[in-house]
Amino acid sequence: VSWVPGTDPPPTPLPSSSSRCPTGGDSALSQEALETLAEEAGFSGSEGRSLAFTRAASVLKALPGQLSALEEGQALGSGLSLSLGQDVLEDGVSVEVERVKLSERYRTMKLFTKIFGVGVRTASRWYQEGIRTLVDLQERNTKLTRQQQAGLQHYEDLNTPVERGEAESIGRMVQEAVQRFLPGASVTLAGGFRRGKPRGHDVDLLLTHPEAGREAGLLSAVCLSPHQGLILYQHSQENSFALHEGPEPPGGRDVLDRFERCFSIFRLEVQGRPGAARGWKAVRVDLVVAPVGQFPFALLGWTGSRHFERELRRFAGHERKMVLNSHTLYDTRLNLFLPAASEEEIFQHLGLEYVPPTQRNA
Ligand code: DGT
Ligand code: MG
Repeated sequence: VSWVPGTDPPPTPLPSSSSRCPTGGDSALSQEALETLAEEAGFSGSEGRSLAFTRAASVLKALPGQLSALEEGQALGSGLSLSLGQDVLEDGVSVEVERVKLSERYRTMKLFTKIFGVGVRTASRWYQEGIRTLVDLQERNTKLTRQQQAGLQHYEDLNTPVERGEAESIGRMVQEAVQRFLPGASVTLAGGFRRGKPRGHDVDLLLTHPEAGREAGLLSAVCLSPHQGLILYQHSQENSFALHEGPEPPGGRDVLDRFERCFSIFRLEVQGRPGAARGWKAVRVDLVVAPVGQFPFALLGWTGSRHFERELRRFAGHERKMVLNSHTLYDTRLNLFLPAASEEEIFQHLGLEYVPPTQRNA
């Protein structure tokens, strides 16, 4: 079975009695416009609407070439019209997107949620308290977690894209540290870089060892001991996954996994950085340790994209009655875990053709 993320289930065509398309008949609906609307819906706590816009943006990305507004509307489906609402349908999407982009709330929420450690809830609370700028945050002595303090301190660097070369340097640094502590352990670059993206917002690294159990405690070697000067911030979380607890229920908490993990900020030496007074840059690095038996699931889960993962898990649940997460694949009809030694085997269990990382950018 060949499967394209974002098209499951197939989009519902607009009722044929309606000649109106969800773009409101103005200029063509762009992926960027839909992403802005998704973001704005997320800021307002409307997860359902946010997801509808994200899905529509993804469908639009997969559509070939230039389509007429009507064809586009049909492909995007009636769910989108519902999410847009009557006002927007009448005034046009581009008017709405401009309104959103200019609104004080959207701009402030965007500024705050770009601080490492700040989510929608915190940003929204600050907005309600009348805080509008990063200077306001400091001047009012707003209570910040250690993570948010680091995020604010390195705000500019952390919002400057990480280049592939920088991600690879960090991968090598971690590899060296890991090898010293546990020879034979491996470090794999996951996330957007594994999907072939030239730059990203952070570096996602997966650590494992070919002998199960040897990987335990590996993070402390990298995060805590020898590289103190290279790590500007770190927050570790222990492994809390236990296979005997059984699978998470379908549709349950499948976003966060329970691996031993270190959220950190590395200090990366950079030479000849244009305009920079100092020779280093702060970079967000996520280190995740997976036991070898769970490694293919962790690799699949941490390669993303987020949208691809969401759709793949939904497909597994709805079409195959299986629970997929970053630890395991569980068949609820057979009541058993399906082991896999590679990502390819996971796709086989799901009855899907293998989708290579570069095609998971949906
Ligand atoms: P980027 O970093 O913005 O260039 O883009 P990505 O695709 O690397 O996104 P990122 O780093 O947020 O996440 C990489 C993948 O890892 C993404 O598909 C979702 C997954 N991921 C991120 N955080 C978590 C987490 O806490 N738990 C699980 N299971 N997966 C996560
Ligand atoms: Mg990433």
